[in-house]
Amino acid sequence: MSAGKFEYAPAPESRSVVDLRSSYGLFVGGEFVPTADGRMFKTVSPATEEVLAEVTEAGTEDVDRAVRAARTAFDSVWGPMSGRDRGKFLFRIARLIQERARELAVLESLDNGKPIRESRDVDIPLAAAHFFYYAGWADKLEYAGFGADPRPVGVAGQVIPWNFPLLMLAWKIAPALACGNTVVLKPAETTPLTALLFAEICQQADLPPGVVNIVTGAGATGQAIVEHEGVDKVAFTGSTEVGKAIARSVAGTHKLVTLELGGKAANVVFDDAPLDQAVEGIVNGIFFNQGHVCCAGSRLLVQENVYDEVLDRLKRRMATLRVGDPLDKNTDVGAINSAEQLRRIATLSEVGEAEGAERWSAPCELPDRGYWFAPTIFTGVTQAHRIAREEIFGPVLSVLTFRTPAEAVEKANNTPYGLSAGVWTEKGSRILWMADRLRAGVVWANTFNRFDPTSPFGGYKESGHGREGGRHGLAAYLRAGNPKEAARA
Ligand code: TAP
Repeated sequence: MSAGKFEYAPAPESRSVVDLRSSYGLFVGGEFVPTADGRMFKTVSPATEEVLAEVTEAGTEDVDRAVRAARTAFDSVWGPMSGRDRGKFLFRIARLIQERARELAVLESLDNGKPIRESRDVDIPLAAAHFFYYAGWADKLEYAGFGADPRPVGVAGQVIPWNFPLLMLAWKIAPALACGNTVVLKPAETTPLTALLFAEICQQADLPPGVVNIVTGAGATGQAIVEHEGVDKVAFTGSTEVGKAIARSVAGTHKLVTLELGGKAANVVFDDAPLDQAVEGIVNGIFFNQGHVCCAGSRLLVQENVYDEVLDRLKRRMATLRVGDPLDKNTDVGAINSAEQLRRIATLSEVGEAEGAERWSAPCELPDRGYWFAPTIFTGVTQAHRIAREEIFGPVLSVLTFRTPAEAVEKANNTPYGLSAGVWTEKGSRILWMADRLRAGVVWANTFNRFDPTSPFGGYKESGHGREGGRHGLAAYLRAGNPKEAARA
């Protein structure tokens, strides 16, 4: 046994459950079709750099074809269909995700680099749960508080990032379909494979052709969707920079838009917190999914009188994290999603050192091939440091201190973002006092990174606008039948 770390025999999940094709077309009008005007690109496993498959880079003509297929399906089948019947399709999709959960989990870990424990226990079950949850709403929309006769918006153009590929797809597609819209969705360039497997699930569920269209590609494909005249609603999850460009491009058009953007969440630990639990929460807050989490607790605020103790326990806990093969069931921290993201994490970490913060990384051996970054913390961080202000989107934690609750609130809110926050304390009254003052869409108390389809999620300030999840998540996909009632909802 090495220092603090038990030795386990490798426990790799088998890849044989996944049937990878060598190349994938676009999913348009219920079929996989070749590109009309695009090219092909490769998707790799970030853990090994192995090429997994060739995927189509959709051009503007392909996007146009997908939007037209979505429009036809909306006008002829999906829009007119009763909510009860739409719900049946969503329940069917949810059950198929459950039936094919192992296949989806392995494919997600291969393409994204995240540990199989997370894709198996978090991403895929939550994706199924979103379809189950919104299936239940499909025939109850008139009771959702958006007017007596809420109508679908039409064709939704949806663009998602690479950090939770299937889960972000579910956040987008499940409420859109439940409300009677049809969709054209673009997964991220580096993680297209589970969206393409989802397309097969749509076929298996006998979903009418054109209700769901999946077009793969890079930023230009996303832009073509956003700018297409036939799109009625744009739903985007990704960086604040691209979100701002999208807001500019849809301004003055008929399109509705929701934006789920970046974050720099504070995780606030008071001196009366149960410290072992808080340390678990800190680790989960920043090292879950390699820190590729928009709501990651990337700024730790520790009350000064417990700072030494928290740091000591945190380092000891970090030394036990297992970094490596995403398909090994013992792995805690997997691969960084791409060479580009690894460069960004490394660059910002160098900036942290250059600005005078002290860097400490968990002792671990990183594999030779692939993209890897050891779990890292920076101490001696001030609010002016770039690593305290900018989203690193990796396994890097900036540690700051505070003395009073008021100072904790001021520091926590001192950010252009406002997606999430965490509070660790024994006192219920303090949790409520903090939650009232923290400018964040979600405030977790004595826990972190908890997600549930019934709970709305979204940002303040530059973290975006609109909510996904829960009853609130329906609002983005409905036009009110009665505007006065909608305003009251
Ligand atoms: P982005 O670079 O913004 O990419 C997001 C998606 O937009 C990708 O599919 C991307 O395609 C596409 N895209 C790029 N340029 C575009 C353009 N000009 N027009 C339309 N689409 C375009 O973000 P990312 O690096 O993949 O994801 C990380 C960011 O997402 C972080 O900032 C994170 O905080 C945020 N995020 C937020 C949330 C929520 S719920 N708020 C959840 C997850 C992630 P390519 O893949 O080809 O670049």
